[in-house]
Amino acid sequence: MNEEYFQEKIDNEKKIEPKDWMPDDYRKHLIRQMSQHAHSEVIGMQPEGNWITRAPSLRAKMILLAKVQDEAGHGLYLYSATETLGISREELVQQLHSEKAKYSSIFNYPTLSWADMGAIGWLVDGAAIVNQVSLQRTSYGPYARAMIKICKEESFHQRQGYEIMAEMAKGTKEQKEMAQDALNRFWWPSIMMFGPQDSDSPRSGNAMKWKIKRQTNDELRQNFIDKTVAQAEVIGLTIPDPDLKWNEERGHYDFGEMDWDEFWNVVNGNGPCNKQRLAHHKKAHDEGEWVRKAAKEYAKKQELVN
Ligand code: FAQ
Repeated sequence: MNEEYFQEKIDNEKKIEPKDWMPDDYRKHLIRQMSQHAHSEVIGMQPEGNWITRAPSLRAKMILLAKVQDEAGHGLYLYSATETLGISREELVQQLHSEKAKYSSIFNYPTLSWADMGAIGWLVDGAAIVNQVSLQRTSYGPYARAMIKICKEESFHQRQGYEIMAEMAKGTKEQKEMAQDALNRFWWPSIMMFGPQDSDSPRSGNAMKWKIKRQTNDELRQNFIDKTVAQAEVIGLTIPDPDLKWNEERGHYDFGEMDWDEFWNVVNGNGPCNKQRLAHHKKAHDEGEWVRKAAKEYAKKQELVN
């Protein structure tokens, strides 16, 4: 009965709120996806944080700093939203550290040049927006509301990245080469962010039934590719896919096969930077122990006073 009422609510486009009854599997599914999303935002600060001290101008540095801070904020909203499902932040972080929880594959690639800041903003935030605009209509209220604010900020991030790429593409020959090289390295990993093909995506069935996901991995990937090709053309860069071709009949771009071995290798912890990213997170977490302790003690004292 509960289950029928729950599904009816979803089918009628009503949001599920923290105190509403929900099936255990729906709760678990959300905890998994939302916490992985939160971890991605936080781990995603590392590849860009790497360039803050080397930004080429004060303006570029201020913009990058603001962007990286935004990502921390996104992580915090998402952890808070996940906590409404009855799990603590400590447990979520512990799941990340023990590799039970994943984070997006994209953040396991190194950032080798300033142009990579452009490629990440343009492509990675661009892909994140396509996914997250869709998630604004997800069925769980706190997740949907977090997405609305996050999408506004991601849109600024995408523009800052595209501006870096556009400037470099019209700069010196070396600068244009750097921009093209960043696009070559980040293109395939960016389109892998959308996850495995639909035929190979075990979570999609329930996610679509419960309207956690509104579009499938392949639909979102296609949407991103269709949007991005023209943006590359405008700034004179070439997408590194010889099979990329407009298909008049489908009204979409056809594109080449992704290297799924590489994708699963990175997802399963063996990408170029997986070990480094996790070790850095653990170290920062350990070093922040005293801050968490002090905050807890302070909160306790305040409770006694009030
Ligand atoms: N990386 O059955 P599916 C950002 C896993 S945006 C790693 O298709 P699902 C902003 C998947 O978890 C990036 N793992 O799963 C930013 C599952 O494993 P599990 C974060 C992946 O959930 C920009 C298994 O493979 N965005 O951070 C990936 O239906 C710049 C089977 O896959 C989100 O997390 C992958 N790419 O679809 C920050 C969006 N793909 O959990 C800083 C919310 C799949 O069973 C700088 N999440 N897996 O052990 C989603 O939309 C979905 O969870 C998908 C995966 C689409 C990621």
